[in-house]
Amino acid sequence: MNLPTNHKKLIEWVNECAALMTPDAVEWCDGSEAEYQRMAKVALDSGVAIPLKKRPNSLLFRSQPNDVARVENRTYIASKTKDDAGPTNNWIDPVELKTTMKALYKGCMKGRTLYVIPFSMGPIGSDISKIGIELTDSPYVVMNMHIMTRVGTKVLEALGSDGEYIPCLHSVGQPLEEGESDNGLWPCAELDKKYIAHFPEERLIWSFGSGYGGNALLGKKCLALRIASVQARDEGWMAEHMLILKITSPEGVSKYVAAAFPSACGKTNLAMLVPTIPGWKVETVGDDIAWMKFGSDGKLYAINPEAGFFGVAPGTSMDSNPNAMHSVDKDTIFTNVGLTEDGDIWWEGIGYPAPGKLIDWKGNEWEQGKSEGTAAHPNGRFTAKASNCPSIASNWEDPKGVPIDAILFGGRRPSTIPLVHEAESWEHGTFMGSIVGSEITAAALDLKVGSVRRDPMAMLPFCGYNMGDYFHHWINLGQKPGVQLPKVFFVNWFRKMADGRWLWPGFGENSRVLEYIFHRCEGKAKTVDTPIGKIPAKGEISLPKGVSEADMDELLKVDVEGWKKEVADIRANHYPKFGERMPKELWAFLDRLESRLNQA
Ligand code: GTP
Ligand code: SPV
Ligand code: MN
Repeated sequence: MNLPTNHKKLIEWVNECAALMTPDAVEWCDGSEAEYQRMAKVALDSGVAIPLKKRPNSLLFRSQPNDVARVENRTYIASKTKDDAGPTNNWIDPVELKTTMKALYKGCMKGRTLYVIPFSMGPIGSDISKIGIELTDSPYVVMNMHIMTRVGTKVLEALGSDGEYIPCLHSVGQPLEEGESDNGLWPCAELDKKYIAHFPEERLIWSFGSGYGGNALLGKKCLALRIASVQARDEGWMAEHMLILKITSPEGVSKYVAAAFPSACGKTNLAMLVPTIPGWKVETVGDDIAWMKFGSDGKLYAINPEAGFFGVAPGTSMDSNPNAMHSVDKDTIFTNVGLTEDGDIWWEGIGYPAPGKLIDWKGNEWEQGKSEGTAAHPNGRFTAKASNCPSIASNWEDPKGVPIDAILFGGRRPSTIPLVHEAESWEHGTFMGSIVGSEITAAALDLKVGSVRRDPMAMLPFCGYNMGDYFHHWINLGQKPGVQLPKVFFVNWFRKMADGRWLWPGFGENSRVLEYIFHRCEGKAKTVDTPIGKIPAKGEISLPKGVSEADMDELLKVDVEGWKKEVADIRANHYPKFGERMPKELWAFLDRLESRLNQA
């Protein structure tokens, strides 16, 4: 066979995997449009994909109910020692895990094709970019990787005959018998056979049994966060769960903001925001992941390693996020949303009532107001090209990245945490990031939606090593000589009133907070020092329609009693988990916060 590469190690690895998993055929992906259409046809012929008459070049997929999101309790960091994975990651000895998984991989691709996907995270050839090779038996994965990463022959050319790549092995874990087809059912394995495994010292990813999102599109959470965070630690840079946006003032001055919010807590929406304040402009650089390195000028430069958006569908409307709505006008893969009779998609919060009878994400007839459950799964998603997004920044693919002026942390907190407060220093900002808490969302299958958990820097499910060491890494970076550190803020769009209504309108109105942050980066807006950090002085943030002075006071007040509970929880349940690995600098910030609150 004529192979598109002469990379010996790669060819050997593909051969070894094929011998273990016994696919009917092996195909090397070239990333072409023809290949995408061929995969679409395979998915349509097996009945797993449904064409959408109303959206050019777009398909709908429905997964199995046990395969609708990341599975955190089946995700492993198999470092050599348990201590290196740390208290917040699942660990299995790597030798044992490989034995278990090899038994599962044996013969697992029978009746299917093994696709070899060469992909680049970041622009091909840039020295920040990383090459991965994903082996998969899922045409859905091939199509999604086409949109989410840069796939194809150019990547193999960049790799040459001995370049470095991250091997990413994936199977849906459902071999087919002779003559058997998926017959309209999304293939995957039972929950207790799913494994999303990382071998950080080897820079190796093995995934089995799930076809969904971050479990299966291995460039995203597995490579660009879990493995890349380990590389970043070793090489002195940052791999973070952050959006990147460009904001331009009426005077024409641009700044760049990166923001870490936990899964389904508003990154895509903030990255594509349409400001409600006149004269301001926001453009999108990335919506989920940022790789950041200090430049020779001392500034922190960020790139978005992805090429598309795997966005939460429910709640996305022309009102809340018109840029996302236009991104999915065509060339889009929809997963687990409702289907209309005339061949379009529909989901809860799309901004108009369901047009007649639908088919819900489980494949059943569904009528609004009559049927049980929702038409779309709460973690139903769209996969759309960044290049189809009207707000994409012209320099979003600049290989040197964009200079970050401010970093935001946030989460879903109905009480206590104010709309915005600011760190006094990088170390104080690191402290703020380390104590992020958020209500759990539907982005993980196995967790209880709604309860608050600590999710430091929004990286809890995505840090490939001990988070105590990760906190040290943040502190160490801030001590590099000559660096110009971004300002750090903590935001919360999710405050609720006693009756459950939002206290803050969010979405486009968040531009008022971005304007304030922009002014802070210019040393302009006035602040008040409080026990928790700097709060905007009265009048520095303009009031959106429907938000009264009294609401704003509530949004910006320091809830001393609430914060005391916060400190007590961190002291008892969060920091002690990391034992000796917890930086003493962060304990000192916690002590200082407590004594300041006691004096307030
Ligand atoms: P992941 O892709 O899982 O990382 O999610 P994300 O952080 O990109 O979250 P996304 O922007 O997709 O938002 C998730 C949900 O939160 C959607 O249903 C949004 O409608 C909702 N949301 C986003 N921003 C706001 C906001 O400012 N206020 C309110 N109330 N809801 C918001
Ligand atoms: C997240 O859960 O943070 C996501 C979705 O962005 S997934 O790609 O499935 O991880
Ligand atoms: Mn995410």
